[in-house]
Amino acid sequence: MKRRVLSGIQPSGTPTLGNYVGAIKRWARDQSQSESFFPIVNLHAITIRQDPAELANNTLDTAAWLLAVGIDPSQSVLFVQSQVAAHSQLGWILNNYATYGELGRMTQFKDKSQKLGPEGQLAGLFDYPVLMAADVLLYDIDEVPVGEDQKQHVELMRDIATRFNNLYGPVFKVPTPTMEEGARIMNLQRPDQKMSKSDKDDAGVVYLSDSPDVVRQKISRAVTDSGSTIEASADKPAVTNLLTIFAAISDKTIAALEADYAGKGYGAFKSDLAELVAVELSNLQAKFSVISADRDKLLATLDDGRDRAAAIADDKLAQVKAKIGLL
Ligand code: AQP
Repeated sequence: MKRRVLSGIQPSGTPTLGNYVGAIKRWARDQSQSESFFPIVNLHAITIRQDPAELANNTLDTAAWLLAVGIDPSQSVLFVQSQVAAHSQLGWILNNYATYGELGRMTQFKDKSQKLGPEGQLAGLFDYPVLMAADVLLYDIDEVPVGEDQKQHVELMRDIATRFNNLYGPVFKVPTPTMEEGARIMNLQRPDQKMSKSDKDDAGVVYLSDSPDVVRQKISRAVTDSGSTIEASADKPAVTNLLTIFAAISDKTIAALEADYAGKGYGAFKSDLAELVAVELSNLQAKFSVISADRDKLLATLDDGRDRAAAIADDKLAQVKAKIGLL
């Protein structure tokens, strides 16, 4: 039997070059090696206030971007999290198997709540890792590929699953976190910060919908480091980031690119990178336009994904309810 893998994406904006290079491109490449589940996690997105119309649009657009990149709905289960009610239901149940202390130790909550201030410190934001545990435990997932910032959440879901199994007998598969292979792509203006889709209209974020002109502008204005050599190193975070993007899209190694651009200035390097990204995104945008123009087909694809996900999730939820005495 193929291993089950789950990777979610929040519809919190237009996906970025970071989401593409660091996640979606690999999801599409690897989907045939495992049984893959790709929820569009809109219930997670509302832990930060969203505009309702934008959230609905972004949810469908995110599905269309995933399909444009090559997620194959006949092979993988692509669905919208809120359409499978078992996620919310198991999330509530699991709240009773995680403690306030455990959730309080989650560094992502501490970071986000510090940034958002008291108004933004919603109970849902605090509880986010428990819903994430439900997302995964519903499907007997073997592997959850995560970046460093989510590893703690997978450790927590393992603890929740083990605690539940110890109390009631084996119900949940305990998932293994695997490190996402791709490097983090950083903001082109602030290379100490991750490129994020929820940073709207940001000159340092390349969105998948950016036109070739906008891509050229953003890359030509990307900050660089002192000195003019094009090499990846800890004291050159900006150039390292550009090299990482270049390597991921061109399928060349960073070492090969460093050799190609030895003795050449930032100008030639940036303009080659801009062309490469502009062409890559134009190709994706052409596919995205066709997919999103046929809204009925897109909705039917998501309905099918919902049904396939719910068939598994409802069964797991029924087992959980029976174990704990919920009618
Ligand atoms: N900058 C990035 N570089 C590499 N990978 C990235 N991912 C996100 N940003 C980068 C990966 O994309 C997948 C989907 O991410 P997500 O939507 O679940 O949440 P996120 O990590 O919080 O992504 P964003 O774009 O930063 O969203 P917002 O702005 O809403 O917080 C994940 O596999 C993630 O690792």
